[in-house]
Amino acid sequence: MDANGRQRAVAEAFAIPGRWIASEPLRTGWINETWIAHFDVAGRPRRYVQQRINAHVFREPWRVMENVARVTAHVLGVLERAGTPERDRRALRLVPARDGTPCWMDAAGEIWRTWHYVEGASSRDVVTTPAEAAAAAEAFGRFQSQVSDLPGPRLHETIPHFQDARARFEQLREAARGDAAGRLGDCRPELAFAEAREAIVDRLNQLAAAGRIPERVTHGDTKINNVLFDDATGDVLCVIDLDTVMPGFAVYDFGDLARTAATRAAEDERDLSRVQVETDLFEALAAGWLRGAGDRLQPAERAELVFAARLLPLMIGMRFLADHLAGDRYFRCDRPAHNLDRARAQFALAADFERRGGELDERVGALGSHS
Ligand code: GN1
Ligand code: MG
Repeated sequence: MDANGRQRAVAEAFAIPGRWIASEPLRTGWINETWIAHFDVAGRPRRYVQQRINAHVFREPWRVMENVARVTAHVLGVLERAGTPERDRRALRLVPARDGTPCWMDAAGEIWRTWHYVEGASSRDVVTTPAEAAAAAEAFGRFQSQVSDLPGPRLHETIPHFQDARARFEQLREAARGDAAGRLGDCRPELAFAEAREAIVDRLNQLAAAGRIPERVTHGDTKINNVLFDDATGDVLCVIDLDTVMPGFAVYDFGDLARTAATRAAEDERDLSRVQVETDLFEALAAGWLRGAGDRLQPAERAELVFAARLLPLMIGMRFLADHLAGDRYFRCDRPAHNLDRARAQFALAADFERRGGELDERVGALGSHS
């Protein structure tokens, strides 16, 4: 079947009223394949987002969808109870398959799911102003607060040890030992950078084991481009990309956001002199995130914000470097040595967070307890 035929079958497998017109690929994200499906619904054009879940990354896509369906339904319920206007733009909504399940398996065994398209909205890869950073952070903080009372059993850990810095450290060591792509010679300084920081990878696990910080429902992928801004007003509408909602630590979500929004450099910036933490952006992120999370957050979690901002670029840099060593099997790459560039930029950022830690801690401390 050609690509068009395949996408038609995918489009028609979901409970979308109306007639399918065409689907076009959307090149976004490093993991899943995303398409925009155009429909004619009673004479009006409608769009839907269709995604093939990467089964190499998510070994049990059904469980991903169980998490995602529970969390989206819960968030929608929170908005309904609060009487929030424009709810269809302020929460993601799944379109079920024709059999009523949240996803559908095609003839090749691939798993697909469909979202309502949020019209008149877009995401950005880098922030431009502190106000924008604060708004995005507040949305992720609010998400934390919305899911903090998710009823029912613990969410599935759809990628084991996904946000576990110790496990990521060991994964990197393993990749270096295997040197599957014969690239170790090119990245000794980067490997040494990570190894020199082994002492910090256990910190949050230890705090949790000691009962000092709680396990929570986390978003798991709080990159700045996982926020939708309203094109007309510039307001934040909602956070997207819920594949990695999983049990974790709240401050991971903050750290991952700071990794992508406390700097104006891209995640894969090659000019490392540009990879710098900008204090005004960081402060805006901390204030916004704390405001969004509200009083759900405990002082011990708050005390780890700056540490998390230091840890996350290190952790994700280790994942990029491990993938470079393994031969680019996980993250989609757009150029040779793309993963190495990403790792270098993330390590440069981790180093800057390290240098600036004291100053940033003071900033967070000065925010007061109800910023
Ligand atoms: C991946 O595909 P995307 O861009 O949403 C990755 C995140 C990384 C991110 C780095 C499931 O997210 O964990 O932080 O790339 N997602 C998964 O850009 O591994
Ligand atoms: Mg993602």
